[in-house]
Amino acid sequence: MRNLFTILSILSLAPFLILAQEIDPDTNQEVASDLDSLWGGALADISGSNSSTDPLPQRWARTEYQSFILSNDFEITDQPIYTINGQFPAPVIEVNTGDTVRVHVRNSLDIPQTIHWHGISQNGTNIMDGVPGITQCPIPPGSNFTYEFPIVEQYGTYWYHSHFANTMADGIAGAFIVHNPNDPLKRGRDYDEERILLIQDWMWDQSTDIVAALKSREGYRGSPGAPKGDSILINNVGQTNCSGPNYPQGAECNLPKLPEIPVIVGKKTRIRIINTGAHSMLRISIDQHELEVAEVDTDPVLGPTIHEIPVAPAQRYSIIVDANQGQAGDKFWLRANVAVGCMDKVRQEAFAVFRYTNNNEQYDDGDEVPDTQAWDDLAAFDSPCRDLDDQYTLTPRDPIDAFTKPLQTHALSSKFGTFLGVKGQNITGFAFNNISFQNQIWDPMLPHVIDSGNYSVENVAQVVFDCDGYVDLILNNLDGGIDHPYHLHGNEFQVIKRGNGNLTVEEAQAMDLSNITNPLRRDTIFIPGNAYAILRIRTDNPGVWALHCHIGWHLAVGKLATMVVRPDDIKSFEQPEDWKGLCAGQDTDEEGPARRSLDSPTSPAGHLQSLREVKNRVITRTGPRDV
Ligand SMILES: [Cu+2]
Repeated sequence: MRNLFTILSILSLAPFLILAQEIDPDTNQEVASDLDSLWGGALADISGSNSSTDPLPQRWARTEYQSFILSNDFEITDQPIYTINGQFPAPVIEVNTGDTVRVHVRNSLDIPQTIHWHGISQNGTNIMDGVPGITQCPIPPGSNFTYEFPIVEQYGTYWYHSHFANTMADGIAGAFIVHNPNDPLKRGRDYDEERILLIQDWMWDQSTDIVAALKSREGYRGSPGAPKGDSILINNVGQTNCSGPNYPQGAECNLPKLPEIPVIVGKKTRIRIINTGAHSMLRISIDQHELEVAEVDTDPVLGPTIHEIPVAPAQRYSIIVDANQGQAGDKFWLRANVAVGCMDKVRQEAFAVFRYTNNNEQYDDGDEVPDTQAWDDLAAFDSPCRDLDDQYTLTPRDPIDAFTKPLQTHALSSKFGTFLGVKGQNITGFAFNNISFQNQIWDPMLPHVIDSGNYSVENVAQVVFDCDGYVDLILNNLDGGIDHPYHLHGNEFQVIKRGNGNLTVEEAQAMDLSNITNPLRRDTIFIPGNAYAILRIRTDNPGVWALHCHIGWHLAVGKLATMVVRPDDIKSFEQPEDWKGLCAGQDTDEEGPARRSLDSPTSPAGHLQSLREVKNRVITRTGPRDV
């Protein structure tokens, strides 16, 4: 018998639409919006149908227009979440290689915001990378900014999210898919259909309050440590145990409709998994179905066929699943389990219905849920907490041997502790090379480098590669018991070596790291506590690139460094007026969001309580449910 859970609706499954403006508001030109006939096929619905079986059309370069309105939609959801165009999940961006993406953002929130395009190289468009305090001033409340950048050569599974503090954890995150006929993964040969699976941990409190609490003397829920999620969401629908310790006082429970992942019986489906969460590595499995690993972040691979796949925050994997276990109408549990072999030592599981259909038709089974059993070899508390490539061979289908030989080597070593701030104050949080990032959001680093070539700012750690060729970057995770997913902006890297302990530049340079055949490439790497990795990078993308932990709570308390590539070439970057104008009239000393000193007398506890009361209003009891 499975445990008896009571399920709490976070949000009902909202209709999900791809947004494509028919008219570009700048030019009044009509814009291609026939997403079903895109180059490579469209997803049409985050979990639903894609009925197009037409031959792929010829390539044409175009501009994909989106209009994002960021808002705090109490009137739609009655919950203090942030939405884009009122949608949760946020809109899918789906384009072709060679397209130019233009997104008009109107910030209707009461806090500044930016949007980052995770995995997009932004080669030549560093100013569009969306990192406040590094590549831009954020968009002030009530203001607009238009992001515009071409997709050059890249394709695969990307995503976008807020980069302001950890407000991506409040809902500003969505899928970003790029098609290309040169993708070695061929629809019609390797798979028939595509789906997107967004997975994430989710907090009942708003991120700005959690971050403020983490920076206060009291901590959040009595701890300076990042919280594990209150719930796990699959395509933005979650379940939680209403009798759990953090369940809001006095709240009632109701039954959400479980998220469904419809697939076509007898066909193979490519599921693009994106972990948009703030803390936990999640392990995805589907009862009775094997998962063929086919893409890592954005790189198609020949990978293992396994029973469950670990996905750290910000990582993406494509798995190919064959619906060959029954007939239309059959249903199986799709499970998202917190990786209890990692630092979250409490079991947490979320469910979706993996549904066989003839042609994506809807089923209504009332309260009847799948009766399938989990694979009996799913990970346990003593299972290794490792990236998939740390356990299996993943071979890029587009082979590139290790770039050789590295002209420069630098190291970034990160740890939790108390560090000296730019104003001589003590700050507690995470640091790279003993500098905890103090985000002077209205005084970003990039304009300084463009104006003067000067990159030696004091509020953020930096490594500088001023050569044209290949380089090695050592990442040391000095935290004994804390695992971190590290993301490098603007650059895919080759995973050259992993190991336990830590490594100096001299030790790395003494190693024989040439002649490595076709190493894995990715943009987000999970490094366990007291371990290191060596990343090899081609310095063909001048810019100021963030490197940070993608546990959003760690990022928000200082865990960000910069990699400056070819500063002399950065000096020729243009600085458009609308981009510079975001900084106008602001206090360049202001740190955002405000960091409270350790002896701050202000407790956020009262505010947290009021937020929970808002959330309680939408919850009604309809009884327990056996899953
Ligand atoms: Cu971290």
